[in-house]
Amino acid sequence: MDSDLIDIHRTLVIIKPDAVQRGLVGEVVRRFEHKGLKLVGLKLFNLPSEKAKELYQPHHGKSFYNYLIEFMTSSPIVAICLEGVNAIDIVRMINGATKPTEAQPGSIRGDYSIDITRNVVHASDSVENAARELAILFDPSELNEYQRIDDGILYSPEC
Ligand code: FUP
Repeated sequence: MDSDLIDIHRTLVIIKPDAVQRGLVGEVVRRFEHKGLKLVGLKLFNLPSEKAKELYQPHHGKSFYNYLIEFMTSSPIVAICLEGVNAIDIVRMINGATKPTEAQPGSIRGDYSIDITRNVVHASDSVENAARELAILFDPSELNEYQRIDDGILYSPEC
């Protein structure tokens, strides 16, 4: 958690294969949109194995790594780039804790998952990792610059 008070961040969210198959894409996207986060990029596709390995490189060698790669490449995912003030920390709060026993009701994982791997969503955990992960999954041409019409009422003028 390394965001400053009013930093505008971009972050990567992945809606994982379990959630796409369970028809939860709309529910997950709704939570981010209603919070006030801007959709900057969004696409449904099968994650290639080499991209999954790049994404989860920091976990290489851990006991769950092979299964995680296998799961993430098993059927389509939705990759999303979200933007907003402190988006990195806010998105992780909306997603909830990694462990099913710690994910609070009201969070996406707390409400919709019971398994540590099949846990509906992924989100970047730092500014550095967000930049790294977005570059793996999005071409710059897939990220869109625009104003949300409610930006003026969502944020105080000094933001
Ligand atoms: P998070 O940032 O909350 O997604 O969690 P981590 O970076 O700790 O874990 C990365 C991924 O590995 C998550 F999808 C969950 C998965 N994982 C397991 O499958 N088993 C574990 O014991 C720990 C993590």
